[in-house]
Formats: sequence, structure tokens, C-alpha cells
Amino acid sequence: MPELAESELLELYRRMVLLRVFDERALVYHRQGRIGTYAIAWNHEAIQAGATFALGEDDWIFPSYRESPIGLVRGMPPATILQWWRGHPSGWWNPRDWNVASICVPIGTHVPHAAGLAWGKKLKGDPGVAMVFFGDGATSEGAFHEGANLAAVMQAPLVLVCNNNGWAISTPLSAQTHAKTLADKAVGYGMPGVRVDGLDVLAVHEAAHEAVERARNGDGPTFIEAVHYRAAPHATADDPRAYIDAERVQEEREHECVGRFERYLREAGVLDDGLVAKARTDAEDAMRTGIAEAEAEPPPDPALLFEHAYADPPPEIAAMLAKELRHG
Ligand SMILES: Cc1ncc(C[n+]2csc(CCOP(=O)(O)OP(=O)(O)O)c2C)c(N)n1
Ligand SMILES: [Mg+2]
Repeated sequence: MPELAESELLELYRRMVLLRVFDERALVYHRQGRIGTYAIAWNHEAIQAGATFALGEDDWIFPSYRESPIGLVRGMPPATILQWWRGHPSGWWNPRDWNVASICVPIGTHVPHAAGLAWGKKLKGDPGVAMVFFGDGATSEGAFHEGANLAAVMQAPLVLVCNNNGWAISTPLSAQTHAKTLADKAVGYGMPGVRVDGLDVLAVHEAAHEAVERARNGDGPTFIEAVHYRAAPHATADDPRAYIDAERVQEEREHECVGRFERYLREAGVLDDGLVAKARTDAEDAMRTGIAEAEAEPPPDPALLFEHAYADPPPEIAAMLAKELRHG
């Protein structure tokens, strides 16, 4: 049991509920045609809230698409993240404003970015650390290896959080690695590797807390493997019935992480019906405001599509743009 005060346990719970409600509402907004394709984060809340709870405000978070709502734990408005999924420029936040890097869609390419930022902090004598989130599939990518290796060689203050949900879209973990566990990979980089239950928010938090302390004390990176089983489709564009173990999904859904933490806190006398209802209502209100704010934004300028892509736009692009602007 990590040393957390009652108020901290409640804040951790509130953050999990915020992430859960964001995910549930985002799926509905997608079905209603109000946001684009959405990567479902359902039952990843224990990993996201638990790991980031170990960070200070000056530490950096590097999310993948699976952690798209993670800025919420720093107070980022839901509208910003919804706009990102709407492909609207008001969803492109400045990473410096929140110490949250851009959501990374290419698999694993943000691991070297996070390693570089962490190394830079070390070189400057800045006590901050970086935490990077990626999936089991990302551990097969060169960028993961390069980032993990560089961080270890430089003893950079980096925490690598691997969300092992057992699947990379339809590719099972058994097709990613012959290693017994993903945490075993840490040995090859010369860093500690820890394996935790990804649905136990306190276990994730404890592992992250130890890793952050280690990083801050100059003892380099840690690899955390948070193990669970993806209990929702990969994204709104996926139909997992073609490949997933439906019974296992059912079992996993019955042990989902928000309810599990809620039961624990009720038994400990920390949480009651009133607080549960308030956490949910507050989160739902925040989402209602968020989608209203997002939809109130004027549509983006189509010229933005090309503005940062070409110094000298080829003639066909210029023609396309002129046509787009005419038909607006
Ligand atoms: C470099 C790269 N290759 C392929 C893809 C297509 N792709 C999108 S999600 C995904 C699966 C990644 O699985 P994992 O790393 O386990 O993360 P999860 O989605 O399970 O959180 C793939 C292959 C991509 N986005 N980037
Ligand atoms: Mg995965």
C-alpha cells in the first residue's frame, strides 16, 4: 500500500473517473459523428492515472494515442483533446503549456523524444523527469530500442511505461516477442524492469513512484510493464470479434479498474455514494462543456493543411487549395 493520504486517494479516484467518462463520452460523440476516429482507452485508466500521479507539475508526459486524454490529469480542458480528435487546430496545444508532449500516433517514435528531453534535463541540472507511454506492440519498433538504450547509456531521468494490453490491433503479444515478459527487455538495456497488474492503480502508482524517485536521484531510467488485456476495440474503426478472445474480454470487463478501486476505497471508508456520484457528475459536466466549446469553434482554415508542409507549394497543391477556398 503506497503512502497516500485520504485526500490523495480521492484525487486519484477523481482522475480515473475523469479519464473513464472522457472515454465513454468520446465514443458516443464518435457514434454521433461529432468527433473522428477515436482510440478507445477504456480500462487503461489505472495505468494512466496511477503512473502520472507520481509526477510533479514540472515533469513531462509523452502520450501515445491510447493516452490521448492524459492532459486531463494536468487540468487540460476536454475541449482541447476533443478538438484533436476532430482534426481541429485548436486541439494542437503547445507542449510547454502543460508539459504534455503532442499525442504520438506513429508507434514508438516518441520514445527517443522523451529520452532526449530527459537527457536534456540531466545536462541542464534540472530535477525534472519524463514519462513515456507506449504499448506492447511498440516494443518491436526500432525507435523503442533506440530511445530505451540511449536513456540507459545517458542515465537519463526517464520512466518508460509499457501498457501491455496483449494486442497491437489484431496482432497478439505472442507474435511480438519470444521473451517471457516485456519487463525482461530492461535487463538488456541495463535498467530495472518492473511488472505490475495494470488494473491495480495502487500497484501502478507504487512502481511509478519508485521509478520517478530513482530518475530524480540520478539513477537513470526504469521500464514498467503494466499487464492487462484489451477489453474494448482498438479504436472506433476496429471490429475485434474477428480475432479476440471474447470470454477473456468478458472476464476482464468484470474486473475493470475504476470499479475495483471504487470498491477498495468504499471498504476503506474513504468513499461513499455522494462522492462517487459527484466525481461522475463533475466529469460528465466537464465533457458536456467540452463538446459544446469544441463545436462552437469556427471551422479551421483549409490552407492550414498545406501551410507547414511546403515552402514552395507545387502548382497542383496551389490549384487544389484555390478550388477548396472557392467551394469553402
Ligand atoms: C510506425 C507505425 N506502424 C504502424 C502503425 C499502425 N498502428 C496503429 S496502432 C498499432 C498497434 C500498436 O499496438 P501497441 O503498441 O500494443 O499499442 P496499443 O494500441 O495496444 O495501445 C499499429 C500497428 C502506426 N501507427 N505506426
Ligand atoms: Mg497493445
